[in-house]
Amino acid sequence: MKDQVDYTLYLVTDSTEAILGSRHLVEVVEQALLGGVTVVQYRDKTSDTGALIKTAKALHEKCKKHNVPLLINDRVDVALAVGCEGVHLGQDDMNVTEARRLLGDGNIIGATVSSIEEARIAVERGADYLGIGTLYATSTKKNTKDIIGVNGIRSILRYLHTSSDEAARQIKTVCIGGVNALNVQRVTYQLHAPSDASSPPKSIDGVAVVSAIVAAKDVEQAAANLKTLLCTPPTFTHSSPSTTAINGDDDAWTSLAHLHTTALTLTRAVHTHGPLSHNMTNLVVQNFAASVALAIGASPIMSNAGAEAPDLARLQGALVINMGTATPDALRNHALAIAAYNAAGRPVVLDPVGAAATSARKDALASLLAAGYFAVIKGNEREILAVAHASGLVMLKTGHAGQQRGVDSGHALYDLPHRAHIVQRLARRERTVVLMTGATDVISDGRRTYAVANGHAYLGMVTGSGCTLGTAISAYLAAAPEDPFLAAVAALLHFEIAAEEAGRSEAVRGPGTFVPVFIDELYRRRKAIVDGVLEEGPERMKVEVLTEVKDAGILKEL
Ligand code: 3NM
Repeated sequence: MKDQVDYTLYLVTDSTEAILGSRHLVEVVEQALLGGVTVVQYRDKTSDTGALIKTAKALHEKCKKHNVPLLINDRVDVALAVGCEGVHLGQDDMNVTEARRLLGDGNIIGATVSSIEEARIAVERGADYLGIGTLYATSTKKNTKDIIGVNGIRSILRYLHTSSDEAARQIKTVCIGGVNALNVQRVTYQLHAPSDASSPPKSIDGVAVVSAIVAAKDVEQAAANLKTLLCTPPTFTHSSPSTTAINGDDDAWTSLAHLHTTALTLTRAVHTHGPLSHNMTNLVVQNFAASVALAIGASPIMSNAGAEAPDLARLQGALVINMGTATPDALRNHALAIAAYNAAGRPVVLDPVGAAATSARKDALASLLAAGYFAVIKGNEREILAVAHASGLVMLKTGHAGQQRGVDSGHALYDLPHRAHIVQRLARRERTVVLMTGATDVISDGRRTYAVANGHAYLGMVTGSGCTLGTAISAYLAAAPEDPFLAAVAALLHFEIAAEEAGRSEAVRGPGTFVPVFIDELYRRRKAIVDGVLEEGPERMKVEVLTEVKDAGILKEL
């Protein structure tokens, strides 16, 4: 029995006034069972033993009807008295070895852990599953030890995944703390522990929740909704990185002829759909970004008001979050908009402008990464390094040159093989597309990686060109959300080849005259592609297919 436990939706009860209110716990749990919870943990820190046993017996009757295991928090004696399926033990409770001695092998014993060391000990002592937390701060339990976030949980999963101990590799896991209907899909999507080993990454087996079910007005519906969200692919991902939707087959991406055809198809798709590109960006680039969107055939809206986002998210477009001015007010608006676009299943691009420049921006970046899921994260080398850092990648060696500068891109710190490795690992870790711009751009979804050397030096000399690339990517994502990697590559090619054409123009004498001609060239390229008169082959793209990205030995995953 205990090997077959389904941990998908794990309910932890709470009998306090703040969560349960005046309702009856057994009735609330019965509704949750009807909604589809798969494990119930009875957690009551205040009742007397007699009352605990009475309630636990009533809960056990309900759980048995649904073939759902009932576990008792902390109290091994209560579990024995009731004859239920097991216990859940916190770090301050009886330890797993002693509980096992009392309960025997047939019972389920779970342990709360918040560090690799606690996980190691719980596995060693024979726990059947781990409750890993605290994911996010929660008002349900104020005295939690550590808020470890997605990164902390990922590092524990990774430790388990790469352990030489079979029991660690096999142990079941749930995460706990602040999980709700708004974040459950993203959290479970991102809780993978990718490693270089060929085995599939270890993932979380389920989520444990208190208030998202117990405090809900309609308990059955809340549980059913969470269950549906857990059992269906996230709304924000139309595909996994291994998608073949546009590629045709798994290796087609390595063919430049195929890439060229796909890129042109996607340019036509942007033209045909005229998708909304919703930009939350800084004043400096609003005008330029709107012009770029119009030139490639998208419909721009520059709105920094989070309250507008739920309506805009319904318009089949995509959102760009440009971290430009990372004020608390901007962050609040960004979080609202990201939540709205994630919920609507529409793509979000993150442009972590200047993320490495100040500690306020680093904090802002961390809070944005915790606020939602991004289909594409794009930035210059230092910005992507800041994202890597925030994601829990530790650089072991710095590159060959350069000091930290302002928000401009500066000289490259790492050479191409190193950059490719960083970008690929970050993409795999965040399960997203990562684009690191530079004289040679590197883009990866963790599986497919290209280096793109198109573009023009003037792009680096005008304000906001990087930001407007984010706008172009958003338009392509909106028009072709089924493969965010190819959409982003196609946007990059449209953008950078137009920049090259502009740079060649006799009308351009420097960065100032470059901007209007660049906008012309974005438009001219679109028209030529749509009218079928573009005279170029795949060799126009300076794309290198990086089929083998080697571990450069420059980073470590926490
Ligand atoms: N244990 P909610 S957090 C019971 O971190 C519990 O170990 C935690 O409540 C831990 O789902 C927590 O309402 C409360 O956020 C989780």
